[in-house]
Amino acid sequence: MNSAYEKYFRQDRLPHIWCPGCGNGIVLSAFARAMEELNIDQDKTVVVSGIGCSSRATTYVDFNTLHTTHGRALAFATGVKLANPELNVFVFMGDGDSSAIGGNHLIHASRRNIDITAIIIDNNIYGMTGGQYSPLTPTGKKATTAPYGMVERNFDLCELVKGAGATFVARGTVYHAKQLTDLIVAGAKNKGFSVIEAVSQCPISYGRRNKMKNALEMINWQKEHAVNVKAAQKMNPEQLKDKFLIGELYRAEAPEYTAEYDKLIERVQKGGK
Ligand SMILES: Cc1ncc(C[n+]2csc(CCOP(=O)(O)OP(=O)(O)O)c2C)c(N)n1
Ligand code: SF4
Repeated sequence: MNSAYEKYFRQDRLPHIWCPGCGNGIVLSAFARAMEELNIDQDKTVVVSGIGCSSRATTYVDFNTLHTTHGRALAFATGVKLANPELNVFVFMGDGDSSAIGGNHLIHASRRNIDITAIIIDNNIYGMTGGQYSPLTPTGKKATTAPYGMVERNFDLCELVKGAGATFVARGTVYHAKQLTDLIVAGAKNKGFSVIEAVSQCPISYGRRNKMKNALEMINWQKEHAVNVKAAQKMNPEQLKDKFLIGELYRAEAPEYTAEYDKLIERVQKGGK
C-alpha cells in the first residue's frame, strides 16, 4: 500500500461508504498526497467537515477531526483556529454544504481571510440525500427537485469567494488529480483563507439523471471541458464557450484574521484602546 494511504487514513474505518465511481475517494487521495508533500504534523492538524457524502472524509482521515452539522463546518473551523492559531485547519464541504445552507459562513470566512484551507467537492448536486439541486447545479440540468431542468443560474463559486475576500482561489478536477494535489499544497501554504473547488462526479444522484451513464463518461467530460487558466489566456471567447477554468485562479495579500485578533489582544492588554 502507498505510504500516504497508510499514514493518513484510519485503516480501521475502511472500506468507505461511497458508491463505485464516486469522485470523493480521488479527492481524498489528492489530499493525502498533499499532506505527505507538506510533511504535515498530524497532531497539529484539524480536519473539519459538514454533512454530505463528501463530508464523510473526516471519518477516514487520520488527523484531529470534527464531523459537524450541515453547512456549519466553517463555523466550527473558525472556532478551532481562533482558539489555537498554531493549528493547521482544513475543511471538507460539498457544493450544497458550502454554497447553500453554509453559504453565509463561506462568504464571511472569505471576508475575514482566516487561515483555513477549504476543499469544496463540487459534484453539482446534493448526493447524500438523493439528488436535490444545489446552487452549483448548472442551469438546465436535472435534479429530483428540478425534474424538467434547473431554472436558476448557478454560482461560479471561485468568483464568489474571490469577491468576498479569499486570498487563494483555485479549481481542479478529479481527472487532473496530480494538479489537485499541487493546488491543495499551494492553498495550505497561503496564510489566509484558501478555497480549492474540486470538480467531481456523482454518477448516482447526478450523472444518470443527466445523460452521463457512468463515472468514466463524467471524468471524460471533466477532461474535455476543463481548460488550464494559462492556456485560456491564448484562447478566444468562442473557444472558451462551455469550458471552465482550472488551476490557480487568484491570489492576493490581505490581513489574516487570527493575526489581527492577536494584535488587538496585545494592544488591549497593554492598556490601549
Ligand atoms: C440542517 C440540515 N438540513 C438538511 C440536512 C439533510 N442533508 C444531509 S446531506 C445534504 C446535502 C448534501 O449535499 P452536498 O453538500 O452537495 O454534499 P454531497 O452529499 O453531494 O457530497 C442534506 C440536504 C441535514 N443533515 N441537516
Ligand atoms: S451518492 Fe454520489 S456523491 Fe454520494 S457516494 Fe454515491 S456517487 Fe458519491
